[in-house]
Amino acid sequence: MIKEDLLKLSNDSKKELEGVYDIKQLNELKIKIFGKTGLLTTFSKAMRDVPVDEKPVIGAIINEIRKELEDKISEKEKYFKEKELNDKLEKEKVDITEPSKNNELGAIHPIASVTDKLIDICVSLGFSVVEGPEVETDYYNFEAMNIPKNHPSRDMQDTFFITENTLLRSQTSAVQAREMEKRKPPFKIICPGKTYRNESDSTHSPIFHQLEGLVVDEKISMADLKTMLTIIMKRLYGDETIIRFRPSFFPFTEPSIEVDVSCPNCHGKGCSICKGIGMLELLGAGIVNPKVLEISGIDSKKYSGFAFGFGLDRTAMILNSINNIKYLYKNDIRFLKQMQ
Ligand code: FA5
Repeated sequence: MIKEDLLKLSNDSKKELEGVYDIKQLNELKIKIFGKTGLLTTFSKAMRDVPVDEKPVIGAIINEIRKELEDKISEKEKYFKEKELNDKLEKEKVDITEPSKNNELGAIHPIASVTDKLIDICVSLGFSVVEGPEVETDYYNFEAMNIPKNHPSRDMQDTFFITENTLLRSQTSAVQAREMEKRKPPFKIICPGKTYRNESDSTHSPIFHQLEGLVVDEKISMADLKTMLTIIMKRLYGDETIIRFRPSFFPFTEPSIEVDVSCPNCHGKGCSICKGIGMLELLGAGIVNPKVLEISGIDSKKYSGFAFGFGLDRTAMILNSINNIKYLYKNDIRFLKQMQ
């Protein structure tokens, strides 16, 4: 009787093993057969009730069935493990011949692009690039630039003060005094960077960018300044650009000028970009006021200098026919794409 039961267990288990389709089911079947209360274990336990003379035969049958089932199970186990590995390899396969996805390329921001262009032009003309702090002292931003405390010319720049003597620099001219204190003439420097003023409309932003230029040497004259600016502007806007110098006022330069260029959109005819004037104001400049040289310890009898201050946002707007400065700060991808 026990023999038949063992044979039935062997056949049923083999059939069940054939239907197993994953490792989880296989483990469940293993427990069902070989577990503590498993089918074959139960038979092994029942051996103690088998008559002594039958014990060797029944024991041998149990061992044979155990061996056969264990072999079949480990074969299946091997098959499932290989299958799992193959499935994983197939899923993770990289087809290196497949064309790559179209990744969107970024564009250089118009302000960064114009800054780079101007730096390249100035460096090719012998200028060195310097930097200064954006959080500046009242001294370097104003006093060393011949703008004493309470002087009415401070009204020209609506400044963000942090404390009585600390502010967000309103002009890169602040770097002039820092460099003049450090250097011995002759020298030619430019300083690009962020500047801040409390103003906001279509051509003014509270954060904007300037590029300051300063040359100090013996016998520097207005002719040198005009020549230098003409070369820079023509390289930036093209040879056919018309340049106009107008008298102006800055406390740190004497005489002072403002410089206009013919509108690159209409070439002087008048359009919406230049508001019908045909020319666009671009920068302030002048011969460094001897007082400014003296404040920074430079002998104004021996040396003279010229300085200029480009508005980089304005320059970028003119080069790209942008009619509102706000577009430069919105980071709208549609706008930036047009600048490519
Ligand atoms: C100055 O800031 C002088 N430091 C320039 C200078 C340097 C003169 C060296 C002489 C010698 P002004 O305030 O005009 O000057 O500003 C220079 C340029 O900065 C302007 O022509 C304009 O293009 C730009 N600018 C000024 N304020 C703003 C603003 N709020 N937003 C955007 N651009 C501005």
